[in-house]
Amino acid sequence: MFSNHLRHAFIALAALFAFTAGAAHAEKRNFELTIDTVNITVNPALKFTVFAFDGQVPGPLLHVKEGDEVTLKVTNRTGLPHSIHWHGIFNTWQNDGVPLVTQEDIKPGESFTYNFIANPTGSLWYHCHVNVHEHVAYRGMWAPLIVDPKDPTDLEKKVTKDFIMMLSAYDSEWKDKPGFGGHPKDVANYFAINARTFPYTQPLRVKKGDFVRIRFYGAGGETHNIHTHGHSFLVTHKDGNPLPMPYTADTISISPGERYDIMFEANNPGRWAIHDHVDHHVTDDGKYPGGVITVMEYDEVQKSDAWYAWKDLAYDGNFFYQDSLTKGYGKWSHQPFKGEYPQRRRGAQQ
Ligand SMILES: [Cu+2]
Repeated sequence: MFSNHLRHAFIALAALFAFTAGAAHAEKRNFELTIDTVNITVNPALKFTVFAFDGQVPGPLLHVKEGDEVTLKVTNRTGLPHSIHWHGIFNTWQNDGVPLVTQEDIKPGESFTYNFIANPTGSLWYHCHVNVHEHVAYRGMWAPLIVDPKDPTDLEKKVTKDFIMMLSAYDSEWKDKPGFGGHPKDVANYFAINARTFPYTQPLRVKKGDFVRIRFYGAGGETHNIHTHGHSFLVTHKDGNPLPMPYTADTISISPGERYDIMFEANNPGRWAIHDHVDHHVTDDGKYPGGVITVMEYDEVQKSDAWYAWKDLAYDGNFFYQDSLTKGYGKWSHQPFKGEYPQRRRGAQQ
């Protein structure tokens, strides 16, 4: 009799443990997001009207773990319809965010709630799927969704600095004409990392011995060929998937929609350019230098040369989401990515 009680207690305890352990691998993550019309500063010469997730471009980082049950309620506060496609997530089709295929578009003033299990893993992203030739190409409707694997690869375990670079291009013709733009004959004249052009981008700061990961995203409509000076790298992931045989390169082509993760050891102190090798992608409206250029600055190297473009830079240590990525799971915004909300005209409807 007594031992039966003990046995039951043991079974109950074991069941409770199994339940708690299971729950630890499948957290529920609830998020809310707005879509707002704001003006972002791609550079001082180019203010662009965008439809921005939580009013920022790129949008807030969503960081979750493999298997998490994600719920996200999005509210459209712009004057045009939108949706959210979870690029890389496979379940379920009703949450895939494609108007006329999986749902009605989300009309101005309306909300929609998406539910999905975070799987597969890696550098995924989310973006609008309405009028993508305008909303994704020019209106900033994209952001990273990072799904950490339960079992990281040996290379992933070595990473000490993690950076996200989302690449896009702009035809300034459409900067203040929301609802228009994205014609095949458009000629892009500005090219950006995380929606800013050089020198209004930021450096990647590392120290000797860091193991660096950069996650590249082809967020816009152009193909970018990124070259790292002073370092070759391992291409470790394609579209979030760990490659069975990472390969060495010093230039990598990132086409629209693609993601590549690269990794390398910071073993060559200096100031090293990282830039797009499509030559006109390092110009702003035809003037060099601009566009897709950044610098890897080692802590060991002084930055005070009078001619150095960034000797007096006001440093933003989260420009590549490097801070947000260390904060654990959640939705992480970044104030400098926020646009300006248009001033309401006196007497205009609120
Ligand atoms: Cu949209």
